[in-house]
Amino acid sequence: MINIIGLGYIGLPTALMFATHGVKVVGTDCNERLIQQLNAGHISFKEEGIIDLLDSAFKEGIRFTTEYQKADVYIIAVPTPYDKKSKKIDPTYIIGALESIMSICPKGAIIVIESTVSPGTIDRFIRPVVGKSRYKLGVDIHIVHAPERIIPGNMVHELIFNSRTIGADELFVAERIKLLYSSFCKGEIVITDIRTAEMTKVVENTYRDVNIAFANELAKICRSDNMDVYEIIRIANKHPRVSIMSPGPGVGGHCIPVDPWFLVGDYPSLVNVILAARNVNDSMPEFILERMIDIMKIHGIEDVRRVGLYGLTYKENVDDTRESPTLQLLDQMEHNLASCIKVYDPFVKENIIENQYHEFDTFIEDIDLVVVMVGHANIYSHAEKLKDKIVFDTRNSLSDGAAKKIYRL
Ligand code: SAJ
Repeated sequence: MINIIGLGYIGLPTALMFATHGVKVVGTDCNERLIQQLNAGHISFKEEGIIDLLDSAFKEGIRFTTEYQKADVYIIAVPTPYDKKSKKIDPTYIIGALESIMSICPKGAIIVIESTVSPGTIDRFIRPVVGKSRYKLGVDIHIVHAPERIIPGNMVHELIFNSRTIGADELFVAERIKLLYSSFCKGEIVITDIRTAEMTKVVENTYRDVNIAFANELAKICRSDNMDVYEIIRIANKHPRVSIMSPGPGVGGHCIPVDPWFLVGDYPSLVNVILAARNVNDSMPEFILERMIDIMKIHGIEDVRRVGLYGLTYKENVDDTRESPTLQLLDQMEHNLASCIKVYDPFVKENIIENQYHEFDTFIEDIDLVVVMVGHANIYSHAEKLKDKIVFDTRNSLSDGAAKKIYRL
């Protein structure tokens, strides 16, 4: 039996996947409301295929509870925020979960940490917790780091087909966990040591951050000299060894704008490119704001109330707003005492900011300029209503002619 701790974006799909592939699973989360919701068959976030998976998992006997269970294997998938000032990881949630596990787990249990951690976290914070317990690490209790790799919007597919990393101290433990994940994972499962697994995960997200920053810097260079960054990237990417990502209004989500800071926090005297990339990506919402003001000037739009932001989530076709570029942009505007801009996102049903609209038609009424912050597929169903608008498309999602006038990055 496995007990999965933390039933959020990663823990829940993983639990459902195990349960529907012949593994007995209990999911545990400290949030009582979440457990009630899950037991009533509701999932608090949108993800393709996840509701069907929940139905099937119930049929296979999955249980959700706030209580930790006696199990052979524990999988920890709790959040790992970072301290905004020191830029270092805050391991409080993992430590809390581990302490609860240690108070109940049987001898021989394997504890798998899926949450992203900075290199060295397991040595510094996790091993000592086991060390303080009645059990001996490596003899009675085993630790594994198996960082998740799935992308919101395509989680179910990626759980099955992505390659995975298993970091462990002992080979037989790694092999056991590999076998467990192979119940549903068809990708290659690579075995390594714990530190390498920690570092690899952070490196993957940092690589993406640096690549996006390169694209964003190119966008700024091209803008300054009136060149088309998208055309340049499109052509450059035809080179067999070049693969530049897309520029955009900034980098959001819980991972890519966070993980590079772990390296900055731990190796302050060694980071150059990584830190510069972070700063470039963080500067994008301000760049968008400046461009927006320029476009308003060109068209004689004086009142910011005649401008609307389309998209509030951190990327297209998900309902997750964590660290989203739109929220970063609104923050910038507040500093400049310019709130009251209209905002609409088809995926965000709750009111999380002022002036948030829930109907595209009322959003688009009385505005002259639409700033596309997220390229949700939903925008195409409103194509006709953009015809007489000025659009600043920061995601390059609309074609020429889709609006009266289209500006790009
Ligand atoms: N973005 C761009 N340009 C691009 C691609 C993305 O500006 O070309 C922006 C997005 O709009 C978004 C941000 O970057 O604001 C991050 O989005 P993402 O789709 O690149 O990544 P996440 O945060 O949804 O998921 C990442 C993934 N990591 C990698 O691709 C290396 C995922 O596999 C990880 O599991 C996840 O982080 C995580 O949890 O670590």
